[in-house]
Amino acid sequence: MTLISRRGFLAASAAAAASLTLPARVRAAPEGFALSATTRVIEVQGRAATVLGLTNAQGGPGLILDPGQRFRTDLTNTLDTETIVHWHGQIPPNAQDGVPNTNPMLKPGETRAYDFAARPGTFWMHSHIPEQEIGLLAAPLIVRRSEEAAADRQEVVMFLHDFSFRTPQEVLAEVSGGTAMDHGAMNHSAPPMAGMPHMAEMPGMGGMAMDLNDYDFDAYLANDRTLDDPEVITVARGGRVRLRVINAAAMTAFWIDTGAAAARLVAVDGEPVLPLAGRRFSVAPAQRLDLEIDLPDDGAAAPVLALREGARERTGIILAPPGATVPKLAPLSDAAHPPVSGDMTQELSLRAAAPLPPRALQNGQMVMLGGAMQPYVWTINGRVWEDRLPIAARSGERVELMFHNMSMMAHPMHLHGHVFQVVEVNGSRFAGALRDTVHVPAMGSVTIAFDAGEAAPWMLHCHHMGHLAAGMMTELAISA
Ligand SMILES: [Cu+2]
Repeated sequence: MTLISRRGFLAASAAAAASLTLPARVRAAPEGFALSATTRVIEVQGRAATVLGLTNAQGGPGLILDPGQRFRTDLTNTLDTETIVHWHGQIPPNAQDGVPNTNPMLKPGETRAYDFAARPGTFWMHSHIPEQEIGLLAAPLIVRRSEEAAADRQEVVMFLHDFSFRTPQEVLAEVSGGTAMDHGAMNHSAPPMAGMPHMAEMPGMGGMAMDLNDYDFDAYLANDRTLDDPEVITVARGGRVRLRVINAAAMTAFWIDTGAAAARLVAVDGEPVLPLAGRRFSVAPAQRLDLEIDLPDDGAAAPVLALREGARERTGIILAPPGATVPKLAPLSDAAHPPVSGDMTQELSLRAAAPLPPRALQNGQMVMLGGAMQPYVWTINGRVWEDRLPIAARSGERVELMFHNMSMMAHPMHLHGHVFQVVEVNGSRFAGALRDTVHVPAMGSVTIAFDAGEAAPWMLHCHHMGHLAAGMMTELAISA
């Protein structure tokens, strides 16, 4: 979806406007925005599907805030069930975090007002109920920086999701019942399973196999569309684009492949990093990437693809200069894409543009991640959510949490109410990226550092919706 047209380029972009385009007029009136949790109909592989959504007053998805603008919106629940919407990566007062442990649910027909200082960057909003998030109750939340608004770059959002024609309840039942995949029949201590779908050999683990995908979705969406009928975004010949990639998928990690177009990763989870040049970047569930892309001067269309890890499925958008031939791309690659999970090369290369100031550690804790496919139960410190033992901290403390993943799957761990710095991966200490969600590799470790914020019980959980629904959530209980 096109956010902001490059200067002098409005007319051409308008011609390419698609259903998901967010025109500049969705910006708030002074009195604030209006959002609705609602249902909508999208077309997937030629079939109409009724899904959930978060729409603005103009009927488009999500919100764009101008530099310095407050997050001030009404949220109306037009669904016939309760909901609660989380502003992922933002740091509101806990009472506005959109979580079922401390905020009341929005009843059908209820409207609630939100008002807090917005953090700049690429964020998103989603229901904190796994079934609803699987059902696409999610949308972009973009807060522009003044530098970005001043830069001569067209801004484009690529919002990714995994989609099933089954109901989210059926998806979760199949995942947790072990019928979705045949992981349960596999012996994880067996020799490597070369060629087995959804399994991959773990680097440096003596050929142990790790699990990649818990569920085969029917389609993988970029801005609600598949490669059968992708969104084509008009860009200038040789144009300069800021691509905001949001992985809103419930259970899928992707490689973002910019093909012939050179790219630089300039922010993760909304936070600037020292630019990292490349053409392929990894993004775990709930994470975001800001990519600066310089289109080739040859005027050719530039597909930007999202490749499902450990599988052949792919989705994407096409950046097309005027007159370019738009290529027809198959929704399957010729061969399975390599694992994102377990490949920590990118994470180890990232450096925050503005790292946390050094401070003495006051509170260091291990956080054990566990679980298995059969039975399908996922735990933090050996406990599921209902049986949780909150992790304790005091407001203002410098805290480090060392995630130790004792399971055969990677977990995208998300902490609410804080931005943290990645300071260790698999035993290597470094001053990494600032994030709100970090992918912890199977049988590996990641340490995050942060200064404990508002005294409140903040959610800490895996952002894989199957794992979250099967227990993998706890609280960081911050006391005054
Ligand atoms: Cu998980």
